[in-house]
Amino acid sequence: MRTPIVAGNWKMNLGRREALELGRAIAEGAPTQGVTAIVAPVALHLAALGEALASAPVLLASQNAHWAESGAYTGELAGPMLREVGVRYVILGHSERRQYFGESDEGVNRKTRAMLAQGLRPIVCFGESLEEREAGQTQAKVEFQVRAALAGVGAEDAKDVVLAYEPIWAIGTGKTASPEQAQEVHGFLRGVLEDLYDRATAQAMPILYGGSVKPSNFAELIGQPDIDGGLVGGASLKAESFLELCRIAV
Ligand code: G2H
Repeated sequence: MRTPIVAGNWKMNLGRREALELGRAIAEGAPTQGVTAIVAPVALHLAALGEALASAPVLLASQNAHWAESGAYTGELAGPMLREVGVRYVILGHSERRQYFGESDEGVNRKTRAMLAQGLRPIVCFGESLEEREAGQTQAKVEFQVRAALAGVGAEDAKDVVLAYEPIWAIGTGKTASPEQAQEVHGFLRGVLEDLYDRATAQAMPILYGGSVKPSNFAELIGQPDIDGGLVGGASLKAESFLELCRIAV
């Protein structure tokens, strides 16, 4: 009932020509149904990709946005500006932004509510560190982050939110959570969402897994009942592997 999602987070990679080439190759090869394919290039290339992908079965995401619609916020990007160039999703609270740029749970919540009000779908990232996992704090950590991100978001709007569980110890490290480890967290979160909203809302909200996703491990991950797709970094930078992930998801 939930359409699988494969979202490529290109992070701070690819010059303009490479980004357009990759975008076009993905646009040509992406399945036209059964999966929602999303790419998130650096902000600089969003407008060009927006034009290149205008009629393609690939949607565009920004890697961040400010909560205000405009104003004196040097260096920031506003939701309405992103929408204008074709952006539909906004990644929020990625662990790299939390770690290097001081992104807080409060800020993620403020941005989540703002994006929803501005007609954009947030992809909210969260996850535990290795230290937290080893201390048995995984569930407490992810529950805290998810409840914080969704504070003040009603059930109707919540259906437009995509959650992305990314255990920090699995990001770009080549270590992936096992399908069982990931499902345990996703299943737990489904229960948290049900408690927060209701069963129908919890069932409607996609929960992606992220952290060293690649074609060789994706089938097992997405085969789990509560894993609805992947937020993919490294393996999204080549058309071949990204398209393979899309085919696996269908
Ligand atoms: C996790 C992921 C994409 P990678 O950050 O968000 O990257 O697949 O390279 O671990």
